[in-house]
Amino acid sequence: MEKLVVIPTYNEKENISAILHAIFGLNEGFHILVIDDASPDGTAGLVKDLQLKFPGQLFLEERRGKQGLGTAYIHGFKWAIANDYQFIFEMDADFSHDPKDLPRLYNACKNEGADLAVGSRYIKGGGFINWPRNRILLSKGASFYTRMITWMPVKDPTAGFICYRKEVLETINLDEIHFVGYAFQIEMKFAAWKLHFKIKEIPIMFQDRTQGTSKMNRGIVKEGILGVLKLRWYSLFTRYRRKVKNSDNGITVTSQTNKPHSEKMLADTKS
Ligand SMILES: Nc1nc2c(ncn2[C@@H]2O[C@H](COP(=O)(O)OP(=O)(O)O)[C@@H](O)[C@H]2O)c(=O)[nH]1
Ligand SMILES: [Mg+2]
Repeated sequence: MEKLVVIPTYNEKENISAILHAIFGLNEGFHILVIDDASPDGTAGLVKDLQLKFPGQLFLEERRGKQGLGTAYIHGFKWAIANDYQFIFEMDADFSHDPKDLPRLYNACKNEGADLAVGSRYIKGGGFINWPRNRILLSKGASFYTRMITWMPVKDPTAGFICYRKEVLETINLDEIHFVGYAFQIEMKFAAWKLHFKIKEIPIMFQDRTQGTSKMNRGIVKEGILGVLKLRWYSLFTRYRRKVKNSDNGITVTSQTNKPHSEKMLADTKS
């Protein structure tokens, strides 16, 4: 198993079919795992229909209700590790991230020595298309604030278009990552940096969604502001590194849904 794109969804019925077709249409061997939080608009049903068209390449995990982007990714990362994928991607369902950039992120990790490749809006060649001014300001503010407080050498710390080498996700203790929004994206990079993984930024153009609605809210911004301070505080006392490092590479999968394949892999990793 080589490449898995993890896509969290909440009410993405307008986008989901098109984004899945766009990724499979690259013909680059990407598999996709959708993590749907019981979207009332029936997003999961559309994925199930498409599983018949893409057997063995398209997977779905359904959770009981809206639990936030961060926990959806953690769930997906554990699934990816249990199923032995080597390169694991984070990507939104709404076309803000261009599927054509996936191979560039992959290449950075596979061939250019990166442990974590971040699709970045704030390096030369990167930027925005049609994103509202207030969102750009918020994003730039968050980026500046995060870098001032943490000194983390990442220009786009809230970016959510990422390729991880499996080892990064195995080394981070995923049960110690608790943030759910912007702060989740910041903490994943912060943890990888503190654990001395090599982070490389790859320029991307980020587009505003044209279909469906954003799930961004004030709680996510508040979590980001306080979350960055918390990270900095913990990391002052070196205990942060110990906290986020997996001591035994033990992996637990907490899904209630049918997952014979991952259970088999889990059994293999435990034996
Ligand atoms: N599973 C799951 N996905 C979510 C949740 N919140 C947002 N998403 C998905 O995360 C991605 C990014 O969310 P979006 O609303 O576009 O945030 P924005 O780009 O910051 O405005 C999209 O694919 C959403 O459907 C959630 O609580 N659970
Ligand atoms: Mg979006």
